[in-house]
Amino acid sequence: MDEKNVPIRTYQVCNVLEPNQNNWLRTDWIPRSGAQRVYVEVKFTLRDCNSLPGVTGTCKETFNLYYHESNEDRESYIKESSFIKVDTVAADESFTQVDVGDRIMKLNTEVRDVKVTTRKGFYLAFQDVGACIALVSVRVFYKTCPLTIRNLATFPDTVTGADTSSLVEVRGSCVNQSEEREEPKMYCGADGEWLVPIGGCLCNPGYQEKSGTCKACSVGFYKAKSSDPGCSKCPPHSHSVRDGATVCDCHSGFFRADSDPPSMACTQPPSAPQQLISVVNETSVVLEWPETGLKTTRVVVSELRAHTHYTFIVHAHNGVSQASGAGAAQSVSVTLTTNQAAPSPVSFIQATDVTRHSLSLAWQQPDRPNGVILEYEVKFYEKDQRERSYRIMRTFSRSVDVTGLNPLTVYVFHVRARTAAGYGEFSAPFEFSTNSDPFPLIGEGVNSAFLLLSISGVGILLLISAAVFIISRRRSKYSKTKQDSEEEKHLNPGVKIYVDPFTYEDPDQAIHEFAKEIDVSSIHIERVIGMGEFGEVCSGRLRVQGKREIYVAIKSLKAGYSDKQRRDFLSEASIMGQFDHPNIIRLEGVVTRCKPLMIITEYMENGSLDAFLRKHDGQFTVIQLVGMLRGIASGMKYLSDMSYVHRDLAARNILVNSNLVCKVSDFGLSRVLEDDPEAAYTTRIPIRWTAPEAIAYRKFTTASDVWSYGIVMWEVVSYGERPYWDMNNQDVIKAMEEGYRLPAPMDCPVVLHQLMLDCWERERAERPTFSQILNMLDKLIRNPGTLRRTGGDRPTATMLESGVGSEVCVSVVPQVCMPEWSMCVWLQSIGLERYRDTLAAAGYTSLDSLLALTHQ
Ligand code: ACK
Repeated sequence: MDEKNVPIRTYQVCNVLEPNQNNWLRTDWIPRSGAQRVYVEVKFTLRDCNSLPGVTGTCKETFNLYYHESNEDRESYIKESSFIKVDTVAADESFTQVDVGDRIMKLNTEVRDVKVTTRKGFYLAFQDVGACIALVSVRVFYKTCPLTIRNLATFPDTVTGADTSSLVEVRGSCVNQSEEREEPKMYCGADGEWLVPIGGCLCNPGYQEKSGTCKACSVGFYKAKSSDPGCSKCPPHSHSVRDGATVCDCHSGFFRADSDPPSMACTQPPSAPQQLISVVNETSVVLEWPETGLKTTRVVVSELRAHTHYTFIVHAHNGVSQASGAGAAQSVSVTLTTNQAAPSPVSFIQATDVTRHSLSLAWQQPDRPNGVILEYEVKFYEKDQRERSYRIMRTFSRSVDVTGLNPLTVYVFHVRARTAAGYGEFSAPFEFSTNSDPFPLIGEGVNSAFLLLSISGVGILLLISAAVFIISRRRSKYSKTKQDSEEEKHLNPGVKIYVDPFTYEDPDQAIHEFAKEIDVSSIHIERVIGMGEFGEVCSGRLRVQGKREIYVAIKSLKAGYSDKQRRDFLSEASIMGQFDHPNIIRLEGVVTRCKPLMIITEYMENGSLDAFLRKHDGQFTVIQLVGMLRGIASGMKYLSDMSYVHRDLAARNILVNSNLVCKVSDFGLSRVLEDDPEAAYTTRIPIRWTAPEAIAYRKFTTASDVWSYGIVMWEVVSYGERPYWDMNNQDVIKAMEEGYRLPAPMDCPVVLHQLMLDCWERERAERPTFSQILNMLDKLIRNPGTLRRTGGDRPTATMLESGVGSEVCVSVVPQVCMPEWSMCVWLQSIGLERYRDTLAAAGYTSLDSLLALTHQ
């Protein structure tokens, strides 16, 4: 009976008293019908051995599931050894009481899956080894990604792949009345879900999308190009009489020029402009005519000749003037005479014959005299006086002698010209200085003795001023050097500062300011390479016109995202787009105009640094490792110069390319913390990588990034080991507070471990800057000898001062790994060298002493 007391048939066995049971039950041949992985759902009940008295040792609580692939649908005898075991199946629930009548039946359901790819079908078998069991049902099935339409492409019902991780690439076919925009593709995942739709189709001209199909535009509507978003109403003075129009025909008497797009209204050629108004303003004419609906209706023609006759003709033209056969365009004309006008300003004034009380001025005629020049006017004043008091002189010629000036005084001069139409504007100011000489130095009447004296006087003056200049420069340099160093520290002149995209009210404005929009058709997605926080990460190729094709990584935002998720997703691109450095992952652009949204970055062949190092454990030289660390430090220096705090610097967020160049990536975490005040205390904070002050009170600074950098150093030198191994986060925080710091990884040069310890100074002001770290690493690379000394060569300190009442604990490790099979060599040989210090600190320094080590 089942739960509802309905009789059911079961296969039962209950030989619990006899040992060595081996009872088999086999299915008929099951055709696999194209499936590659089949699922077997078994429903059964099982008796708890404890409930059966006297069966200890013989009673079992499991059975085994087997399969055997075969092309023959009627194999009468199959050897036991031909079956392959799928799994041992145990019950989740077992029942203890066989009390037919009101017993509660506990039905177990277990599902197992198995790859079946080699034959046309298979047999399943159940092996009982001494359980009390009733097999109620067996359901065998496989999974498909169901037929679906995405981006106007049909994807057929598709059987999933053979492995639990395999993705089956499926090509879609465009629905009726549509054409390919980009090859439509999708991946069928092992669990029967479609993933990563790529490419798609567009409805043909004359058709638009409606619930996954393409429907013809109705009468009165049209669609010209497949890329147009939908059918549009016919523009004015046009119509369509049939469904599926790609263009609307013009009403009779209306036209469309060849260059007019189908979206433009049909038009008629214009009439001649009417009521032309002309206004003459000295030598300028303004022409104006009433609105005709076309372009502007006003022109200003300036710098005409004064008092001259001009004729202006205004033609009206539109795009259909030619098509309508109206011949020459309609026009209107006006004839008029320009007025007299004032002259343009004098452009240049020269001074000659300068003495202590006088000078001579000369100038050129204005470029546009606009008539006969009747007079020039010279205005001048002492420069110090400004225009508070000035003098005026008038002359008919283009020069004047100015007298009665004060010696050694700078004067400002302006000149203007006058015609019958009046004065023009004054020239720009020209400055000249009188000197101390009673006679002009150059020109007629120059006294040679004066000349000599004056030249030597000028020479001495020059010498004195040069000396004064040098002394003042020296002085100011001294104070400037001091000032510079202080100012540079605070202002970083000339260095770009990072702009937080969250300060923009409109996130789209930030993204378009810092990231290039990429047309989705220039991206070819090739493979899924991982899962990011917001969706899949794929690799592919990007071809931008005029540039060579490059490999890229494509992060996409999975469908069904919220506004906040969209903002967070795009913020990474807005941040990344502001950086340009060889050790910062380069943003190629974003796709925001169609879905899914994508962020395109350069492709880093070796993926993230932690996984890469784990894969190549022990395969690099110390110099290579330091080279990687140098790259990261250089990228971080760049970020800190831009005042950007990363907050999640860790080896998993460093990407490595095929040349082992390391680049800082993942600019996503910063906001997560700021937006949510509770977040610092949640699991989002990467405790092991984060400085104590950032954990305690969210003090994230470049100095906390330096702390994280120290952890990255440790990760690199230990080839991707997990910092603080399997300690839990609370213990890590406590250990940090107590002054514990990560010990040097195996074979770690002493200088590198010292640099790590410096990065982990409790006081953040004591930690080095990225600039100092970079200098230090450069020095190490230049002098590789300094990297030779490793922790094994001398006693190593693993405990540091721990605040008040601090204690420095230095472990006692043998000076060198001698004699052979010392503790040190032995630990090294079994890969547990990192416990050397701990053991040594506890007094275990020789293999003999180790023999006395107890379990406690
Ligand atoms: O460790 P991985 O191979 O490197 O797996 C992760 C995954 O995507 C999810 O983040 C990889 N990944 C991210 N960005 C890139 C990139 N620009 N180039 C190559 N792989 C990338 C990362």
